[in-house]
Amino acid sequence: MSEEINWEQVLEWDKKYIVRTWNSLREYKPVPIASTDGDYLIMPNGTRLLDFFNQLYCVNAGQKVEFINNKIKEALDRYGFLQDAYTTDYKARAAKLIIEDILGNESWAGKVRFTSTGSEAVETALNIAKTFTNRPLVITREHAYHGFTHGASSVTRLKGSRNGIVETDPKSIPRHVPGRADMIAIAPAPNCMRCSLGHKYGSCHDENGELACVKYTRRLIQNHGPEQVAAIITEITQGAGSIHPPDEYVPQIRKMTKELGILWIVDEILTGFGRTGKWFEYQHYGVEPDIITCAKGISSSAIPAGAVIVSKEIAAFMDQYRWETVSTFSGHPIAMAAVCANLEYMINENLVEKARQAGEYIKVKLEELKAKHVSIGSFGGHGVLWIVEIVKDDKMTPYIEEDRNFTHEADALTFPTKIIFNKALEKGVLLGGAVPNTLRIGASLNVSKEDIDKAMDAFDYGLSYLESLK
Ligand code: 6DF
Repeated sequence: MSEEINWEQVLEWDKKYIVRTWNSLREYKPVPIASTDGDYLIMPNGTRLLDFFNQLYCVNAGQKVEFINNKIKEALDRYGFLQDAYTTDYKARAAKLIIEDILGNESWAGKVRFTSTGSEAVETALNIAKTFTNRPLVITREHAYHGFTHGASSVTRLKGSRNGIVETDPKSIPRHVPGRADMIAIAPAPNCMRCSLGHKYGSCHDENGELACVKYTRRLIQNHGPEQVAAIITEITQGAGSIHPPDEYVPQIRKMTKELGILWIVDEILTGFGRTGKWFEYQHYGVEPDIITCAKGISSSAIPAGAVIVSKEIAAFMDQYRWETVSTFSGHPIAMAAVCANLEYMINENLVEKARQAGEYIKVKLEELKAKHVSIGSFGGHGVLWIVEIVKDDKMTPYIEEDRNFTHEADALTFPTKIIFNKALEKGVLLGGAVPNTLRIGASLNVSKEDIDKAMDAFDYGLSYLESLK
């Protein structure tokens, strides 16, 4: 198939007709991919790249799963398109699989509303939380990423991911989208390696054992008045911002929201559907949310889909009203068929347990690398999502001082993550991170031990080269 494609023509049209992101046109270098397979991308010349980004941490079941593709083909024999006012077996079954089969042994989950993307799921969650509480304010955190749409980007705080445009001069100031719906307040992230409050983990707990960042968040909400605050929205492992919290953070945040009477929205768009070795990351911490947002792994990206899962209490509230909202593609029959197939495949193949086991192995490999390389300052994660802090020395000095407040530079060969990316690429492995000093490791939930070894060898090679530059 790919030999019939004129790839020179493809690259020419791509540059000529598509508004690209992250690089200016002058800097943009298109990367042609002819096909995909499992954890691999295949280039037109046959080169196979092991994708340890798992695209955007969204191909949970792996690329081009035959079972999922066949179910999509079956749906295409039945449907073109039906809008959300109609009911299909696919949409009803997708909701039942999530609420009963996956969350059935938990007391909180009530109902699902489907979307087409994660950003739309966050928009919907913010709408529901503010409607349910009739309050205007949402608490977010430093370095959070919740999406690109107007409301979602108002709670997105990762400096280099707020839809801004930046001159190609590295010292230029980003120009952000003016006039967003900024009814937000910003709490500190649980970023122990680079604590914004100046604490060191282990000495930041108060007399009740509460973390300083949780205490700050509590006081922030008390200062605004809890009666003004609809919710706090949190990722647990921050994906784009690349932060894995200390174990006590999540239970303490949940305890605080209950005490102050505000909702907790957990954004599981990147961490959900098995990525961390549980169906949802909050389940590692013995807590239950009020609302969760999901996308990516809900369909393993075979067809775009997202969802908001609300508590029984919120579902019962919404059921009382005529909710005047609509989205053309909510519950799209082919997308719902992909969700059903993906979830059935994950359940039948026990992919969540496979991710947990892969995580145990990745942890051992990272411990071996940390013993060998001073440039691994710390790492944290579970399943097939790991965050690795890259440092200059045993004093945890960052290579890039701005760290998460950096400004994107297309060919930032000074960023350690970019240097490691380029060396890993020599080994046929895609491995890197969105922020300069922090590598983020991901793969499909059924990644093989051999491919983990291959990726870790490429990481070792990149770290050795980075350390040779000093
Ligand atoms: N919430 C979270 N992640 C997300 C995302 C969204 C919402 C982006 C694409 C990402 C992930 C890793 C590294 C860099 O894109 P979308 O509208 O379907 O979902 C928005 C926690 O991670 C998207 C970027």
